[in-house]
Amino acid sequence: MAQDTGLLPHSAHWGAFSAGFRDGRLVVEPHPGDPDPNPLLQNFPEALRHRARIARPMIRRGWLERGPGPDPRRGRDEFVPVSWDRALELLAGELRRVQGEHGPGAIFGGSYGWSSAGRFHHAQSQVHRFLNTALGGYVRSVNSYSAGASAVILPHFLGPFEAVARRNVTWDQVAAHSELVLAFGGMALKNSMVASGGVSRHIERGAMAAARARGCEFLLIAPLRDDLPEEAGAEWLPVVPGTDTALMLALAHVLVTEGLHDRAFIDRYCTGWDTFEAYLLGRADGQPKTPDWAAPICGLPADQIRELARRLPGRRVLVTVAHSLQRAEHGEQPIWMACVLAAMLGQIGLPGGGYNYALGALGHYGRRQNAVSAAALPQGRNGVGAFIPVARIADMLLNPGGAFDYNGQRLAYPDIRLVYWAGGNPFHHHQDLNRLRRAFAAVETLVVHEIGWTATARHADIVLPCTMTLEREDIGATATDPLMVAMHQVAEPFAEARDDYAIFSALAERLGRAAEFTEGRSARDWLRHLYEPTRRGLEERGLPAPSFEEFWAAGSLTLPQAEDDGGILRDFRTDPEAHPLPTPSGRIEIASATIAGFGYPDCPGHPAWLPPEEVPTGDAPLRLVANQPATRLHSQFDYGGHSAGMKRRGREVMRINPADATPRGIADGDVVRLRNARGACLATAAVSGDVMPGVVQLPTGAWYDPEDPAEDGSPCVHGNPNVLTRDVGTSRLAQGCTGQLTVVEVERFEGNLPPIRAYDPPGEALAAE
Ligand SMILES: Nc1nc2c(c(=O)[nH]1)N[C@H]1C(S)=C(S)[C@@H](COP(=O)(O)OP(=O)(O)OC[C@H]3O[C@@H](n4cnc5c(=O)[nH]c(N)nc54)[C@H](O)[C@@H]3O)O[C@H]1N2
Ligand SMILES: Nc1nc2c(c(=O)[nH]1)N[C@H]1C(S)=C(S)[C@@H](COP(=O)(O)OP(=O)(O)OC[C@H]3O[C@@H](n4cnc5c(=O)[nH]c(N)nc54)[C@H](O)[C@@H]3O)O[C@H]1N2
Ligand SMILES: [Mo]
Repeated sequence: MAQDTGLLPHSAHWGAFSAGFRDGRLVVEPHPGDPDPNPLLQNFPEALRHRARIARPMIRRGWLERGPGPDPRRGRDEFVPVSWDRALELLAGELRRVQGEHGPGAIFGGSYGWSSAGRFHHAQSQVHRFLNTALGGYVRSVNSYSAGASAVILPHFLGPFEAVARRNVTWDQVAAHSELVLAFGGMALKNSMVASGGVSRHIERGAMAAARARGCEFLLIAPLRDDLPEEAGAEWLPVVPGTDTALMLALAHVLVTEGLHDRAFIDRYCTGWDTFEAYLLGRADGQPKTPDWAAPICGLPADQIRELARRLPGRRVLVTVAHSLQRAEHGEQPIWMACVLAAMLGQIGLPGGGYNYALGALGHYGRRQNAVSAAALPQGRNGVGAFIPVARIADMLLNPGGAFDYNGQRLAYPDIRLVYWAGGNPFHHHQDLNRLRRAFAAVETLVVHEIGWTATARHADIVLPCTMTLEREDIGATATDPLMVAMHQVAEPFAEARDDYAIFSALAERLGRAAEFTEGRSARDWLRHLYEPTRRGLEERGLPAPSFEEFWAAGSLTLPQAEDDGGILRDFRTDPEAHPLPTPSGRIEIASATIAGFGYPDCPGHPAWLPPEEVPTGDAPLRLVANQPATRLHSQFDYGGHSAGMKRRGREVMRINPADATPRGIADGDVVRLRNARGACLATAAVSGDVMPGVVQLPTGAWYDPEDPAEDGSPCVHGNPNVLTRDVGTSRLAQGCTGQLTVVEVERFEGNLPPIRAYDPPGEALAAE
């Protein structure tokens, strides 16, 4: 297929597009209907045949020679290339051994990660289905790195994550109705450029521009000026990261003491106000949460907080909170408190008003739902009950049998022997990577399916090369975008790479479970099978319902969408007796008896300001914001043209305010070293007034590249901030990821610059056989 082709339809988390070869080069063109196409699509051409691709099955030498077992050489060892037959035979034998000796409860198959966008070749669905059908199950992980704290706390006080984050205020409502948007953490366009499953239209920029043209004001409460786009014309209130709860409490205090809060709304729709008010006004703890109290915590002057509070009542105000606020110590609190603030303003459930969690964090939020859905690959039944909150992986591997708290339960970490990963990169997503290395050293076997030599693949014992999305056909669909895409195969598989489905089918065959896993279907048969419910749904509505062959030939299908009805919050507002919220009281819980009953000191029964354990110190005086990268999705195609082109001196860019750069002798373009008690990394400094003083920003996603892989705690020379972040949960309630924030010192790097080796395939040993 390297010869010239026409452009074929395809889709990615970066949007719908078409791709093909012109003059032997891969060309990627965004969907013609997309008003604001995503530059991340341009990571594809370089990525397709990059040297970082994995060419054939590989086994870690130590594992091959000495067999399974804990081994500190993971991540340092050479690899031995083997044939597919040999790799599959060894892996099937090892799966049989672990399952036979310890049961499926010794296999961790959480396999967290974003993988790629198609409905069928979705790696997590594939690995889960395989472990369920062929081995009887696996230990799973619950919740996400995205919304670890909010997924647990939202249902306690308001409703399910899906209903609150995804079926709430839409961008159309913002454009038409909002008068003031109070955006905690902002709604950066770089983030909404990404949508799980891919969207055909990126609408956020246009919606903010339309709202502003109508007179809507945007207030940006965030450490970075570009957390809202220029089109929003926002006023920037730089808040000290991790302190929003204190600021929100002070706003609430002004509203109450000046009689500006909506008592009627609170009485009719909420519960727990008195408990909260006693805390707010200081009757409960002797500390009124006044603007003067909050100012030194959050870094905004008390007068500005008072003035801000007085601007809020009497208009259509929308309070939004980014995911990022809860990816931090006590991350549950700002999520809850923002809803209390919105309740006090009485706008919840009105078009363009109230509370929306994570609007703008991803492109598939804030949109109408499709009226006809697309199917997902069935995963089968998991015979293992044990689970972990997703970000507790290193704790689990380092403390088998150890106890932990989670959402009112006291649970124990399972004893894991084998870890199976497909479609995720823990060396991207997890915190304290030096600790993660020790955790992975403790398992008996680590299996990874990957496109490229990520650090996770380098730490594995068995590495199986898989195709990337352009090398196979699939169906692209998102529940909130009408375009269903017939994703055609654009390129031949790289070297010996195989589809995850083909790999699992062959393994299932060796384990005598082929029929259970494949149900006798080829990949194309599965696409036809997964398409059928959509076709039937259209037919039932009396709409044109093309056959699979017609859909495939047309390249896409436009699905009907439901009305923009405001979801459960609108219904609740309209008639709270007929449509109670799915909380214990049926109302908005300003205080929660359930949470209070858990007795967690780090998550009390109402929103509260809990000072973080980690604060700037003499050794680490700056706060680091380790946020989502603008130039790629997480670590995916870090070596792609767009991502690599935005690096400087080959390294990830760290932004620093001139007030912090000057005293450190750091000039724009200097290579710097960020360090704290957990580790160190290099990055290239960009000196910029768009980041507030006292804060530096280094996005995630540069591939982990230890200077000396054989040395414990060796610095990452490429700029992966997760060598610096802390591996602790948000609280006992949710145990969510806290990777967004940490504290560091930054200094100019002197000396010889170490080379970047992150994309070079690891050393190969001669085949042992
Ligand atoms: N410090 C800090 N850390 C964070 C965050 C933060 O804010 N700060 N954010 C967190 C968040 S919100 C998230 S969601 C996570 C994201 O963490 P991940 O989802 O783990 O990151 P990705 O880089 O998307 O990893 C996906 C991997 O799947 C591979 N892949 C793609 N397609 C396929 C396929 O078809 N088959 C197989 N087998 N593999 C495939 C890609 O090559 C890539 O390595 O990171 C978290 N980590
Ligand atoms: N381009 C791109 N887009 C993405 C992703 C990607 O990797 N690349 N990842 C996607 C995924 S999986 C997710 S979950 C979402 C994540 O959505 P978010 O977690 O919301 O995204 P971030 O960019 O990490 O954070 C948004 C902004 O919050 C600000 N912030 C950080 N801490 C605080 C704080 O304590 N208070 C306040 N007020 N602001 C703070 C930072 O300045 C940061 O730029 O993004 C999605 N979109
Ligand atoms: Mo995420």
